[in-house]
Amino acid sequence: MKSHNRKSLNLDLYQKLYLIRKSEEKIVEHYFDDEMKTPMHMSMGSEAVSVGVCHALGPESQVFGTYRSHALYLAKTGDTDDFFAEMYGKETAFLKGVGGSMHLCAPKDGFMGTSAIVASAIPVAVGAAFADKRLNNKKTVAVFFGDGAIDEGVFWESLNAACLMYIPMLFVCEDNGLAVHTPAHQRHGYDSIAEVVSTFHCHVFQDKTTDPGRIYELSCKAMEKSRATQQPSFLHLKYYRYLEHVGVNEDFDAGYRSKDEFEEWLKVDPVRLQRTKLQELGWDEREIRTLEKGVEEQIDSSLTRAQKAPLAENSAVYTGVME
Ligand SMILES: Cc1ncc(C[n+]2csc(CCOP(=O)(O)OP(=O)(O)O)c2C)c(N)n1
Ligand SMILES: [Mg+2]
Repeated sequence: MKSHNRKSLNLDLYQKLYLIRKSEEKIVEHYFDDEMKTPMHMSMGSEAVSVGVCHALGPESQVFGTYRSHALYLAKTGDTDDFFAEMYGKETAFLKGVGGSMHLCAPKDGFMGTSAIVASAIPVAVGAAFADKRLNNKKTVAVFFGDGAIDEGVFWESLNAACLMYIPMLFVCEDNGLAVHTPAHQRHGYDSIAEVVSTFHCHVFQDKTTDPGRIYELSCKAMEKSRATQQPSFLHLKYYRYLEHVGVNEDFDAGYRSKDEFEEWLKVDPVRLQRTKLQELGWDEREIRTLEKGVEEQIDSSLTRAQKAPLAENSAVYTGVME
């Protein structure tokens, strides 16, 4: 890659990482005002996965996610107006605040939807990818899910169907090693997810990195392989969840994990590492601060608009519901 391209790619990746981290920091700052009535499953720690994969996917792609999808939404759409309006339950949001943090949705940007039922978006994503294949519209579908989704039969059925039907989509497992508070070794009768998945007719890629550039390159390779063979790819990517399972607090006193482990991962915090990389690539401090200030202004403006916007009418909960 030419060094100019590398410089601008890394700036774009940093812009998204910073957008996600600062948006979530605003949520933490305001959550106890008790105006955001939605439960929060925070992405903090996982930003590099969403940013790296979405950058490879590009704007025409379609993604599906889980109740923990702040990072995915912001990486895919770059929007903060709808995002904060949805958090505040306001009628200006795409779903009029009925969805909240767990059901973000922006189909116009290819962010097809998320669900709070573990693994439930996976078969829907396979269906969407099958439709795209039939339409030959060159869209790529990626479905993001946690390691807990691997414990659900529907994950294996969906993977099996995608292999049999030659569907060139991405399965992205964001593995934080936990389903709520239960570690993988208490849930899995096997050692390696990637090893079991690699017995299927698909391409398996794995990494334990907080570098979005590395995840971007891995995702590009996965997409190339999938397009060339019409087989799905499975990306197994490790990360560390910084905050509690649900809520905006740290929970190192809960007894199921240690702060030492967190401190190890903090040394490779994706946002800080990427900022350092920009400096190494020759971006000067003034240019980086200009980008950061632009992001901060975008977030502040969206937050203020969301706070001032009217709440949706109660009847909003009955619209768009299948009877
Ligand atoms: C089908 C189903 N079973 C159980 C639950 C309860 N539940 C909510 S989150 C969760 C853990 C999921 O872990 P993982 O998929 O790894 O996601 P993470 O929270 O780690 O991002 C469970 C079991 C649920 N929402 N849906
Ligand atoms: Mg998990």
